[in-house]
Amino acid sequence: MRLFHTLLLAAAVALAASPPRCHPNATQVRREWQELSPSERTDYIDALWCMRSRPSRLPNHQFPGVRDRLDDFVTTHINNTLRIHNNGLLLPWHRHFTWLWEQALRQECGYTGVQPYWNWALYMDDLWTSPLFDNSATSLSGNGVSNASTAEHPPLCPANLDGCLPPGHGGGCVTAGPFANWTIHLGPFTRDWVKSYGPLPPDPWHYNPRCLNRNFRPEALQTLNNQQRIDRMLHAPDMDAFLSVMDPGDATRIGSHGGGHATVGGAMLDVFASPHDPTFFLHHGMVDRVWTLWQEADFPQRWDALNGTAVIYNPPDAPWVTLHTVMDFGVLDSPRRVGEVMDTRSGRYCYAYT
Ligand SMILES: [Cu+2]
Repeated sequence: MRLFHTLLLAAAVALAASPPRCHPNATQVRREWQELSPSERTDYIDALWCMRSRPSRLPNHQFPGVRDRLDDFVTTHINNTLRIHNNGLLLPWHRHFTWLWEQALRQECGYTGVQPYWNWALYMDDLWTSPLFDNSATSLSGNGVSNASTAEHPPLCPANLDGCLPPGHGGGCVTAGPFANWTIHLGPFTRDWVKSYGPLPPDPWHYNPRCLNRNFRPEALQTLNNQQRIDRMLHAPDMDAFLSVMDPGDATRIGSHGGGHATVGGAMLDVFASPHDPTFFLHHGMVDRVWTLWQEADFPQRWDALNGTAVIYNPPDAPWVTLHTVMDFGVLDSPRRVGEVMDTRSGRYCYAYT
């Protein structure tokens, strides 16, 4: 009888330590873009376009630039930008944001696949000719047309690299492939609005329709997103070490998270409005994948590992992130506690990665 009680107690402690997990058979497995068949890729592309045909849930008189369902996601990201980057909320907030996107594709656009990801390490030598960016009907379109005046901007000279990354190889509009006519509506926002820590620029929701622009910088991917860096994250002893590679908590360094944004460039490098670019959710799928694989390697010790504050670049007076920190998702969802998003296989979630 005493043994039975001990076992019951042990079971209760185990339950409290980490949440009950969904059944392996029910787990949805997110795959790399190249692992999808051509028809699975076009299903995803069609679902993205479908989101452009669905109405926004924000009032147009308050948000004149918000025209469709994608813009609801862009707006939610803009509103939260100064709380969710280069700090302790990068991973939890973007995990839920990406999951909400996947759910919207499924529930509002009849998508039956899973959210794909972009495994950076597979694209070191052939960004242009890869199945993700080769401008074919089963790609996410390729580079923007070359534009010497915009290809150099912004200059990227992070303190953790020797010197600056070379200018990009594009800078202009995406004019070929499935996203040739993917008009974007909000922003652009400059980095100065990050440094100011202030409110959003005046009139942040004005309607500014323009082309999707890109400025490929393969050197950013080769330097910041190579397999050695992915391995450093996977073998990180703690979340502090993990984040120092993924997304350092200061303004002078750039990590793999910033590296993916810098590789695509253009709209994808707009820290506020980057969800405009169809690659955003594949990049964040990979960010979430590396975190998930790291958690799964020692789940009892790592499922609740957090490090950093709830303000960009972790200023000294900012509140530390805990499992109880509440995250905002605007019109997309109710506010969620960090503790609700720490496990991809419990609560609302039931997914894993190849
Ligand atoms: Cu973000």
